[in-house]
Amino acid sequence: MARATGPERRLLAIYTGGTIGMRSEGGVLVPGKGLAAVLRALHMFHDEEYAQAHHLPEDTLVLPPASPDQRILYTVLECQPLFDSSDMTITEWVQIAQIIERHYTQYQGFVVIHGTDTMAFAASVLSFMLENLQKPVILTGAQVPIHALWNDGRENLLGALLMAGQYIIPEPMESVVALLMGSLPHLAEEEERQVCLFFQNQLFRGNRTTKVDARRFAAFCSPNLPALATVGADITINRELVRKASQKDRLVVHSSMERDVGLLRLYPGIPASLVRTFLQPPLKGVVMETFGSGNGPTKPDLLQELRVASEHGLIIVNCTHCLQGTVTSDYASGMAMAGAGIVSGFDMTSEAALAKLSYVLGQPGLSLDDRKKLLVKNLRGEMTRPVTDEHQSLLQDGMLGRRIAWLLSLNGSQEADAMQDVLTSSLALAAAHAGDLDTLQALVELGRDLNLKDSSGQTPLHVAARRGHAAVVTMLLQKGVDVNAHNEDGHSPLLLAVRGRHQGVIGLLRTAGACLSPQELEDVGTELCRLASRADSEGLRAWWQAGADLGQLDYDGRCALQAEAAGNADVVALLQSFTDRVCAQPQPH
Ligand code: ASN
Repeated sequence: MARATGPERRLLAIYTGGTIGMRSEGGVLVPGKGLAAVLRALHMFHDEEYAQAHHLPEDTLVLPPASPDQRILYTVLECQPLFDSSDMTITEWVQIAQIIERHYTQYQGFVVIHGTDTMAFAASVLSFMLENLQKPVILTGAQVPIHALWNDGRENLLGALLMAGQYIIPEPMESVVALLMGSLPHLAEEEERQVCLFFQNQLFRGNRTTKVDARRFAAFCSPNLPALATVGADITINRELVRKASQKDRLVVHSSMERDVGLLRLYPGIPASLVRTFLQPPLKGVVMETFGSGNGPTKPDLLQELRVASEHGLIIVNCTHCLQGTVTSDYASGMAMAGAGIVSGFDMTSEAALAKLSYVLGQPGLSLDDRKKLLVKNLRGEMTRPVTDEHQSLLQDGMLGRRIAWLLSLNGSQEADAMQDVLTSSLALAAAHAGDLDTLQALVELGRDLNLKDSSGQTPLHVAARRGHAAVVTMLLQKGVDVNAHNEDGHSPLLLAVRGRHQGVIGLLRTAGACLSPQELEDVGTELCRLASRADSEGLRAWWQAGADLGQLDYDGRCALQAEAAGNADVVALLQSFTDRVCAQPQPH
C-alpha cells in the first residue's frame, strides 16, 4: 500500500447509521442524528484552530496532524433516514454506491459509517457494485456508541479515516506490469480494487469478512484471508494482499443488482419438501450453506429437488457453513452436490457469495452458462481458487508465450534490457504467486536469476512463502535464492509464511536456515497475546515453528499464557506443550 502524498487529503464520510451514532430512547438504542456535531466537539476528530486559520467551510472537519506535512479533511454526509443496519437492503447499498459515484472526483477516499450487523454484506455488495475502484472505500462502525465513555467507535472511525486518508488502496500499477496483467488471466482476475472494512485495528478486504461477535470489540474476522493491514504502534501492511489497480479504467457502478436471491442453510435431516418450497420462483439464485468441505445429504429426493431447480435455471452456489475452509470435491457427498448442478463457492463467505450472485444475476444479457462461469471466477478478490484448477502453466497460454518470446528476444538496446528485467521480475513473481513451477523453470532455463526483487523488495520466495506454495519454495531454495531476503518493510519470507500459517513452508524455510530478524520479533509478545486471547492455536503454532520464543512479553508485560489465563484450556495446553518455560511467573513485589 503506497503512502498518499500532498498537503491535504479530502475524504467523504458517509454516515448511514448504526450503533456508532445511536442514542438511547425509551431504554433501547436507535439511530442518532448529528454525528458531525459530535465529532466537531472531539479533539481527536477536529482541529478548530486549523479550520479557522484555513477558512474551511462549515461542513468540513479536519483531523489533527497525523504527519507534519499532511492534513486529512473530511465532510460528513448524513443519510436520510439513518438505519439500524439490520434494516438495510441492497436498495440502500445501491444508494451508497451512487453517492460514491457522484462524489468520486471530488474526494480522494470514502469512509462508510455503517451498523455492524450487516456490514459484511454491505462491504461485499459494494465490492461488486464498484468496478475499477481506484480510491479507498472503507466501511467502519462500532459496537458501542461513540459518545459513551468506553467505546470502540472513536478508534474505529479514526483508524478508518487515517487509513483512507494516508494510504492508496489499491496501489497504482506500473505500466509494464499492467501490460503483463493483460496477458496473465489469473492475475487479471485477481487484480481487484478492494472495498475494505476497518475494525479493531485491522483493515480487512471487505468481501472476505464476517461478523463473529455480538459484543466484543473484535466483531469481525476474515477467515480465509489475513488482514490487509494491522495497526499497532506501527502499521503492518500485508503488501502481497493489497492489489494493484490499472489507472486507465474508469469507475463503473453496477446498480442493477438482482434482489431475488436467498440463503439456505442445510441441517441434518432437512426435508426435501422444505427445500422444494424454498427454491420456488421468483427466486433466481441461492447460496446454499453445506457441511464441512461442501458436503450435503445424498438422499435421492433432496438431490432431485436441487437438480430440478437447477435445470429450471435457478443458480445454486455451494458455500461451507464452516467459518474457515473451502468447498472441495473430496467427498462423495460433496460430489453429489456438484452432480446436482450446484456451483462451487470455494472459500467465499456466504455474505460475499450472496452479493456476487446478486451482481452476476443483475448483469444484463448473459446466458445461464456465462453467469455460472462468472460465479466461479475470482472477480474482486472474494475467493481463492485452487491453484491446480486455475493456473495451468502460464507459458501454455499462446498469447503470453508470444509476448514473452518477443520481449526476451529484444536485445542490444538499454531499453530492451530494462524491459527484460521488469518482465522477468513480473513474470517470476506472477508464477510464484500462482504456484507455477513450469514457468519458473522456464525462466531458469533462459538463464534468468530468480533472486530478483520488485520495486518493493519482494522476491519470488516472499510471494511463494506467503501463498504457501511448498513446491515453489522448495524449487527456489534449490536454486540457491536468499532465504533471509528482506523486502522494503523488513519482512522475510519466513514472516510471511508465519502470517499465512503455512506450516509446511515454515518447515522448509527453517531447514534452509531462515530466521526471524530482531525487527520482525520486536512486537511478537503482543501478537502472541492477541492470538492466545483469540484461542488461535494455528497462529501460535506457526510462530513457535518459526523459532519465536512464546514467553515473549507484550507491552503490558504479559506473555501469551498469562493473556490466556481466563480463556481456552486447549490453548493453555498447547502453549505448555510448546515450551515448559513459556514465561516467568509474576514476581512478588
Ligand atoms: N444493530 C446495530 C446495527 O447494525 C449494531 C451495531 O452497529 N453495532 O446498526
